[in-house]
Amino acid sequence: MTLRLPPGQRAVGGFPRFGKDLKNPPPPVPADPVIELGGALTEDVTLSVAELGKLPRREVRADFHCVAGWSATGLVWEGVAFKDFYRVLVEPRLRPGAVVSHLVFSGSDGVRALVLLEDALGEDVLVAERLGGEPLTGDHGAPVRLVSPWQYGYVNIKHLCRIEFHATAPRVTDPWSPLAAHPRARVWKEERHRRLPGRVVRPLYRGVVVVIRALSARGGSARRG
Ligand SMILES: Nc1nc2c(c(=O)[nH]1)N[C@H]1C(S)=C(S)[C@@H](COP(=O)(O)O)O[C@H]1N2
Ligand SMILES: [Mo]
Repeated sequence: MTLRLPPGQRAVGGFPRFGKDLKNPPPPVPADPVIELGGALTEDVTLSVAELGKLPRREVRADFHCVAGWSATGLVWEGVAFKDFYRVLVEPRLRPGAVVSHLVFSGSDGVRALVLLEDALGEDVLVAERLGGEPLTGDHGAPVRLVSPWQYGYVNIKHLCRIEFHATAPRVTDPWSPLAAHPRARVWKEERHRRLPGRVVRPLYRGVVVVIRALSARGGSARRG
């Protein structure tokens, strides 16, 4: 447990399921889940999630911060370092001369996040398969998710099924784009919004939580957010 939270965050008990579509159950997990790799590669690649087993295991203990203002503390994730994933599974497949700067992570529910390569290669960034010593549940991103604890939740794509590698910033429409989510999303810098200071948009994001909660309650599966 950390004693201090980033600016504008409040601790919640436990770890709520959150996301753009809480009305519906999480997407089903295929029998042999894959992660597609595309973009600046010599060819598109379909990687079996089982292949992650060839990489060194990593455990990361971290707090989790949603841009809407709640934080879950003391989570223990297990998986592979994205840094190792990139060096071993991606770099050898890049087109000669390709200089990757931006990545797009997609979940099988259609939610996507644009991430800078330099942020994705950070120390604690994982492609995670386990949380708290158990395989990920559907609520938290089964079969695998991105975990980037120094960035807001919206970067931490659940049900990861595709990663694209780009040399320039692609246009990505994500459910948070009307809110102009910050492309770096670093929690300790409170990078919630593209242009406005984070503290100014805190109430706006709190409002988003209220709306999402209300909508998901109407859908019959009220959950905390
Ligand atoms: N595929 C997918 N990933 C997602 C989301 C989503 O809706 N779909 N929501 C994001 C947001 S806004 C947050 S705060 C976290 C919530 O993660 P949790 O449900 O495990 O708490 O997932 C992020 N990753
Ligand atoms: Mo979030």
